[in-house]
Amino acid sequence: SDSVPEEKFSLKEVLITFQSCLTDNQEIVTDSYVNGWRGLVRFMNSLGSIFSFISKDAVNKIQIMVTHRNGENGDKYETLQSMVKYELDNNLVDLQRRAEHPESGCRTLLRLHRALRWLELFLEKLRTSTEDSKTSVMCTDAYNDSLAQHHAWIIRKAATMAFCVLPGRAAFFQTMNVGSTEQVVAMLGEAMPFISKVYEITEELYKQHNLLELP
Ligand code: 1PZ
Repeated sequence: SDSVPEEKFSLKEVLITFQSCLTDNQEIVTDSYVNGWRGLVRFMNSLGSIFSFISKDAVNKIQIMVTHRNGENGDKYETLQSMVKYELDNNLVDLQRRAEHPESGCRTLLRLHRALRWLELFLEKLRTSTEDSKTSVMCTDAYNDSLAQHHAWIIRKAATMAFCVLPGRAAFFQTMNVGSTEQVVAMLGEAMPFISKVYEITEELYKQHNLLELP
């Protein structure tokens, strides 16, 4: 290929992005959340083209959120809290089935939110894994305990097949570009609380407004 090799980046920077999502009064800043996802997509693309069908959907959802932010009412989308209030107050969310508002911010972000739970579970398994642990098994277990419940059979099948070609633990840690195994484990221990916090607050927000099952 004649493409310029992408500059090396560290997963640490990506995970730390989620720290900057939180405002002082525990609101989640949409732009930072979306930037965190951009980094995750970049990381996923570095794992190989097999994962591109997964990142394509994430990219599509990131783009929907960016379009909302750049729209006429973009300021209403500044935080996830203001987005939920604005879309609900103005009947911009399809609650029963996808109809007039198939790309609401609320339903789009819910998909990323569920995927963040998968990430949280997977990274925690990686952090506590041993040399002989298999990334494909850790990834599949994390998936089955989170996202899989929301996916149709055909998607589950495709995802599970993709997991089988994940690089092994050592190679995967190298791809993270953080350093030795000990440094990866330390980095994950540092960065994961931010991801968990962002997940928790979003989950609570969606639960309060009964939005966790949006079609
Ligand atoms: C490190 C290896 C990456 C494994 C990624 C694990 C997630 C597997 C998800 C498989 C998704 C397949 C493609 C499309 C799915 C969509 O149908 C759903 C529902 O959206 P709708 O159809 O309702 O509009 N999309 C999602 O569930 C969002 C999936 C985002 C995946 C992001 C993965 C996170 C990557 C982090 C990398 C470290």
